[in-house]
Amino acid sequence: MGLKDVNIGMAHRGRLNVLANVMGKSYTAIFAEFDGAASKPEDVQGSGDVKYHLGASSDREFDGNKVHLALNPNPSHLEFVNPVVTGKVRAKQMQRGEVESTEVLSLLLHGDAAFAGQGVTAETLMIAELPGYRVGGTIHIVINNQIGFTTMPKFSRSGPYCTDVAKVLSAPIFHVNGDDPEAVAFVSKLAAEYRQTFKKDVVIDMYCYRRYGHNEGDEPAFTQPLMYKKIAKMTTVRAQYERQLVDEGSLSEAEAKAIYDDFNTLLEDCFSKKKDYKPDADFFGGAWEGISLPKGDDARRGHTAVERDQLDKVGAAMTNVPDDFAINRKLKRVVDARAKMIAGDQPLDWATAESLAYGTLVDEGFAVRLSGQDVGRGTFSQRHAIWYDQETNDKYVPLQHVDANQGRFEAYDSPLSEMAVMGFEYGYSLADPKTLTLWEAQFGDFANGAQVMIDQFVSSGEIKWLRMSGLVLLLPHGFEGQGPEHSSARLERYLQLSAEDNWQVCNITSPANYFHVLRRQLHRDFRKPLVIVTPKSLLRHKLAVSDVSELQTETFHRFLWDHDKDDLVAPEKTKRVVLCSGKVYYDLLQERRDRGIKDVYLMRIEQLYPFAEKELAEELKPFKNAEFVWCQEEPENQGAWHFVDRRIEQTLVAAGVKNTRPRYVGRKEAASVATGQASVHAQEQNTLVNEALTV
Ligand SMILES: Cc1ncc(C[n+]2csc(CCOP(=O)(O)OP(=O)(O)O)c2C)c(N)n1
Ligand SMILES: [Mg+2]
Repeated sequence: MGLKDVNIGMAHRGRLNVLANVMGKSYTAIFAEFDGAASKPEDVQGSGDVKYHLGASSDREFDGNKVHLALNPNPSHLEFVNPVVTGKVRAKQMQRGEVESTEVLSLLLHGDAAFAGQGVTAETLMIAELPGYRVGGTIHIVINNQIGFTTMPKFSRSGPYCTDVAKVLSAPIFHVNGDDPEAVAFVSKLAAEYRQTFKKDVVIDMYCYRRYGHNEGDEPAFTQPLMYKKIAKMTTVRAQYERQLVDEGSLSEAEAKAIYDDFNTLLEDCFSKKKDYKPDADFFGGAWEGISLPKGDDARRGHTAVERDQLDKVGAAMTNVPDDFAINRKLKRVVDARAKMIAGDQPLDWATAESLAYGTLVDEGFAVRLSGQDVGRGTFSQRHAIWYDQETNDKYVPLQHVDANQGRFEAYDSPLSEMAVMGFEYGYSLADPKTLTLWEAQFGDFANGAQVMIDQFVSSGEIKWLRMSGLVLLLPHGFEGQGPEHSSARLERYLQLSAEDNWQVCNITSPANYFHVLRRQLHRDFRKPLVIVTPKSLLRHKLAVSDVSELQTETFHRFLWDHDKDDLVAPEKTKRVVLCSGKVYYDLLQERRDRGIKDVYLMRIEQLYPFAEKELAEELKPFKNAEFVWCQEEPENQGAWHFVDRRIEQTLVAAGVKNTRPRYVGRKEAASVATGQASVHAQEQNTLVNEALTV
């Protein structure tokens, strides 16, 4: 039925079976891995994963049709691989220019307890039919062994069936007896035909039982003594089906025995070869051709500057209002201002720089895919990637009109989910290194609804599974008196997860730097996830602007110098250097100007990880006699302090300056992120700014 590529996501149960009998992984490899052999060649880096989590891929032929099969690696966290697989499938469908979605399939296998219990199941089902996330239907197979570890169904779910959650889609759900192989095969075929015909999700609920404990060594009678007495008396599916085939005359006893014996001989044979087994890695195949591991420092910048001509071209597309389009009056003012910014008649703001980054990338043939809640307009009415005709409600997407041969630009307002949507975008980024894939949080703190994706996939996927991702997470952040929520993107969490060059964590304060860091994601020959805590009030701050020429002349800077550096005292006379990151810089700058202070230098760290210690030491060397302060607006137990503390100290030692111990200035330790009272917030902010500059 046209299928060419099957992408499988599954848990532990039946995995070896799937690896061997579906993926065609050799029994020799499986035996060798059980013996402790590595799953990857010795010269391939990475900390690896347990064998039940590793992926596999192969090409197989069915009835003369070649089909590519890929089993996605997954963490222990059950069901979380679901949106990752569907995101990957979507990317592959886009690469094939598929409209009908019949060539690439997502096939998800579930346990009964996990399918019913994990919220990510519901989230993945819920996005299945949405325009930005549909993949033409997923085939779900629930291995319903009527137990979850030691827990019985009546404690596992409210409702009669473990598959009830799929009813939100009105998806067909086939309940089938796992003891009847022909019924299972029949239903599977029906499900496949349904998916290929109607391009919608379909569910198979295969009723069966678990013969032993949760694993082979577990004692099931501790908790289900009666059930396991019955199970022990059950004839296995294989023996039962053999009996049926012999009874109906399809197979003779001798033939059945021969099949059994031949298979045992094969296993013995594979087992005896396990010592000679050598793994190989398939790191950079297919769409990843041309991508490699990162080399030295210089290559990391990428070439991100653009020519004036290109800015004019993209700017024209961004600001052109089609004749027959009734634009919103307020939006018209925004668009006119953008035209002035791009012409250089007005300072460039954050959202315009972002739009130019996307526009230049698609102009160069890359694609851009942005998703998250309300990303089209932008949470703060700053982006306006999608315009709506005020008479007809029709959409107009300016960045889809840059060039006749441009790459795709897509912005999707996502449903109100963090987990499935971030997982989907992560999956998308795994399959397509030529698309700048971005997920944006409404406010940065909501990203913790996707914490499993961040911990188990985005931060550690490359080192565990040798799979690169260039996913960008945009996390609005900044202490602006909005209370315990909406203030903090929890920068500290991302910094704690930073190690082994796994990703990049930035807190960027200038539109030009934002432009370059986004373009850098694709203008390099390797991929790393990028976490950016992004501004809220700085979107419209009169100091947080760039000159459009910086897009032509600069690159991404990991540090940014003081705006007033030419008006300050010489470095050796500088009394204090305040190191900081993010919005607080502008509070400090404004206050220092107001007070006419000249002997305090402000240095911004724009990229916190990888922390460029050597380069920072060069920058700080001239401040021989200064004292050093780290200033942040987050409470002391949060923000970047614990991460930068000893790194700054090492940097100062390397710089050979007199004072090597940075002092902390910021809010004191707090259980909650921020106060709910605006007046208290303002007072705290004044205190920390004052202290950073003078105390
Ligand atoms: C998110 C998550 N929570 C808890 C666990 C621990 N755990 C591993 S297997 C299992 C039971 C799974 O039951 P079911 O989904 O029915 O699959 P089965 O093992 O019965 O095939 C549990 C609770 C886990 N792996 N993932
Ligand atoms: Mg189960």
